[in-house]
Amino acid sequence: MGLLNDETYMRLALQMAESGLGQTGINPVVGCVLVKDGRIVGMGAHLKRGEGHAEVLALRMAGEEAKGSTAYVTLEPCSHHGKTPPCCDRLIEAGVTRVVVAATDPNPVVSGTGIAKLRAQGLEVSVGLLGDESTKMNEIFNKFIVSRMPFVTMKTASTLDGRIASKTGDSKWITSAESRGWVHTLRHQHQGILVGVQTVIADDPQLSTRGDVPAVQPVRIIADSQLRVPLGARVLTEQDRQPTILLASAQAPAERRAALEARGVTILTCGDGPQVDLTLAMQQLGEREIGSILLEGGGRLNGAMLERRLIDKLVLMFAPKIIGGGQAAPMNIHFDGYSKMDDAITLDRLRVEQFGPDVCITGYPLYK
Ligand code: AOF
Ligand code: ZN
Repeated sequence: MGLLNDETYMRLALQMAESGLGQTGINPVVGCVLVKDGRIVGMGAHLKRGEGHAEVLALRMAGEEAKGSTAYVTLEPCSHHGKTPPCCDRLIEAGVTRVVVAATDPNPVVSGTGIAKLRAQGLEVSVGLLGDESTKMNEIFNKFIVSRMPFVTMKTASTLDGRIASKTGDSKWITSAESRGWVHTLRHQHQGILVGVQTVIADDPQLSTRGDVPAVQPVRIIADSQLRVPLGARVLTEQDRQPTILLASAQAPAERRAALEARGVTILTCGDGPQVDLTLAMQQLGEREIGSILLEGGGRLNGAMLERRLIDKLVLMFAPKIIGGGQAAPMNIHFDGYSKMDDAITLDRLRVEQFGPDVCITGYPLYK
């Protein structure tokens, strides 16, 4: 704890919120700290959709001491009856007198009404302290709650010349163990992992989180227009801990569809063209309340998703290696491209980090 002021307590609330990343599904991460007469009397974080909101958990801890306290909340307290009753009412009933809110809730059923309700009951409310940090932490929720489309992060791991395998197809390993460890954290933080069927055919990946400690397993999603996935692939045979969803075209052979459904996979039909309609696919995944997806290639699926403006964030990892390989060595992002440099997709809010020897560039695409 640093200086004792509003910011200190809000930072604590933000830290608690952040620890819930990856486990709240389509719900935001939220933290709440209750302070009375210079002492912390309650703390809470929203940890699972359908279970306690941050404020309610903090109030439960504070008990009678909540009366006359200040609440530091990273997101505007809710005013609606969702899976749980409104937090606003609980704060009012408990006798909290001041509420410091980091960011307003973009959920159309809340969006300012929580703050208005608290003020109408005479509570002192201030909004915006460390608001940018709260908003950034909830980038997934903020997109999904207004668009019902999943927030898609594209992650690539390539050589400096953008190759994800050599000309003979060798790809183990391009990036370091440190980078691969970070990928497991990224998987934990998304509800689904998406790859193209060619990646499944080539690598037979598990698409699971395997860090040093257990993590949440995302749903595996395979873009497989013609249902070519091998019946012995691990994404089909190992479905005890995480289900698999296939995105297919209506054109896919009926007998393949039947054989795969018999293995317990869900097949979403996304258009009737030779290739899956990716926009329709994202809409259907959104309808199933998959609010975030980590896209892990291959290059053509990455390119197609980017061209269709379905990518919200890019995490590009580069190993300090150059492998070459002309047309035979696949690229991290492969698409027809634009003629003019002015038409290039540029990345905003760039961050550069290092994992072991590798460089990781994170950014948000600005589409023209
Ligand atoms: C809060 N505190 O800790 C969270 C909030 O279905 P429910 O009842 O879980 O409500 C989900 C909505 O409530 C979610 O979309 C968002 O607007 C808000 N989340 N609000 O006051 C919390 N998790
Ligand atoms: Zn609430």
